[in-house]
Amino acid sequence: MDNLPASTNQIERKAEKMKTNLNKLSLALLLAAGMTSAHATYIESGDASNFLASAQLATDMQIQGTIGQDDEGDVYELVFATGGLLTINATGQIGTNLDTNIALFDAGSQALIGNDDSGGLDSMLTYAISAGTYYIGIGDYEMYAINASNQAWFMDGMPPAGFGAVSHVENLISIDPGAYTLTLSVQPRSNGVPEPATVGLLGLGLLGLGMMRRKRA
Ligand SMILES: [Ca+2]
Ligand SMILES: [Ca+2]
Ligand SMILES: [Ca+2]
Repeated sequence: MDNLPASTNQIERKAEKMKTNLNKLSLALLLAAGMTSAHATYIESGDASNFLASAQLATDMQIQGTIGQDDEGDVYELVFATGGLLTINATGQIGTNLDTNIALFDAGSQALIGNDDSGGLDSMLTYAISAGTYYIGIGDYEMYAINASNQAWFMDGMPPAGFGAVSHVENLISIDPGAYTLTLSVQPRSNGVPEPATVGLLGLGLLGLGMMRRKRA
């Protein structure tokens, strides 16, 4: 759904797709390895604020909410007991035009990473976190994080260096309402993952990358 000029955008799209495929592969492998489990679900209470300072505290690793008619976005605060590789999967309700767009922010409200589309219109991102507080913003494409100087960062990929603390997220185009589900998982990076499994995952990931490269050649 990007309307950016063709050339650079196409290259970015290709890179994004490759990243996406790798992310999907990683998730599939993790799922196959039985490393994720069923989650209890936190349900959005009323309409969650789109400001980080008044974010809703989500207490489960799965969150269900709604982007309403004039809903500029929802921000959730999460407190992770352990660090690791955080994966956030966002899916929009089937049958609606909700085109999810998500971003992750740290305890100091710094933007870390965002994702608009991962494969289809749904979003997914992975980020290495420490134990502690993080914020997740979600809304309908196209979502921006707004800093103290009122600068806007389109929540896709990495934020510009020195963007600084974010006050809120905001939809700057138009809003297609619909329900969404955020599914989170944190995989241990060094502790808890047996060494052979780590090596196996890496090996399979590289194999997958090789296969994709050949396909594209
Ligand atoms: Ca909402
Ligand atoms: Ca909201
Ligand atoms: Ca999207």
